Amino acid sequence: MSEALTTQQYISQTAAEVEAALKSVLPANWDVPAQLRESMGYSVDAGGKRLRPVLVLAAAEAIQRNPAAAKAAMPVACAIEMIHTYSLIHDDLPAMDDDDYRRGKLTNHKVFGEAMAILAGDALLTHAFYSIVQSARVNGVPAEIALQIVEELSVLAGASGMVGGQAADMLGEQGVTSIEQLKYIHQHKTSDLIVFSLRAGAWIGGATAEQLERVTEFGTALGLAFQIQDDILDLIGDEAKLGKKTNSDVEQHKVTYPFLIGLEESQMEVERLTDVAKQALNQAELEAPARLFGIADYLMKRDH
Ligand code: GRG
Repeated sequence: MSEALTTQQYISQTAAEVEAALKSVLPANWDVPAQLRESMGYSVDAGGKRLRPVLVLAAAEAIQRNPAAAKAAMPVACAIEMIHTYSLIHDDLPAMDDDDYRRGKLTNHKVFGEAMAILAGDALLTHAFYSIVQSARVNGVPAEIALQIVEELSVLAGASGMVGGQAADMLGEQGVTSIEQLKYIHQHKTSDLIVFSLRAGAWIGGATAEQLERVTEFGTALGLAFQIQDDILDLIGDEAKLGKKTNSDVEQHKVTYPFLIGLEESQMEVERLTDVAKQALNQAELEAPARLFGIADYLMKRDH
């Protein structure tokens, strides 16, 4: 992809490529119950930012300035978007956050009913692993690397990763009083999928062990900055944002960085963490890191 693109153009162009690939990973003529297919497609097509798949592809290309690596990584990029989408469908259920709207549209269970929303989430989670296997079977990713990626996704999206973070969040609900507790929740609920995305891309791009280590540090700091920025945006959310997501978090006085340390301190923390992330990326000595640096800056300044 041309280096002349701005970060924003790169993200929208890559997101469009991901959307096209998701259509072939979840084909309209797939021989599964129509309601299930529609329910899965409804949330996958609901207009997310596609940040995680973009990170997979950007990391793959950054390792050796090799667009072919990014191409090979596409099924893994689709896999992480399917995992992310399943987590949002389940998070919106009455048993969890009980939200009626996400991204300005009715939530999955409001359209398809709770049982089908649960099944759509289950199916997306399962299909993600199928898609990773296809990266080896069809796209030429070495089987050993695909195996490594399956292992890392099982950990980072599972009980010791995103699901664990969600459980800790649920159990803590009003009882979270320290930044350390909050950091634990954010690390697992949010950063783990971001770390996974970067590491998976880096594996496919052929990163060294040292580079993987630095990329992990980059993702951990970036993920935390992303979550704090999300909380800041929620707090200062304009009308459009309130239409996109319910304001139940604000109504419930959810414990967040801005709640614990204030808005200004939180904004400074986003900047500090972005610097930490960029330092780690610098140390990774990647062949073509410009896109990843650009994404880090873009996320810090994002307004949605
Ligand atoms: C239900 C197992 C399970 C996990 C749920 C993702 C999640 C964990 C909960 C959703 C609520 C939340 C604020 C999670 C933190 C991660 C986060 C900021 C998600 C939103 O990601 P974006 O902004 O979403 O990338 P889009 O809509 O752009 O895809």
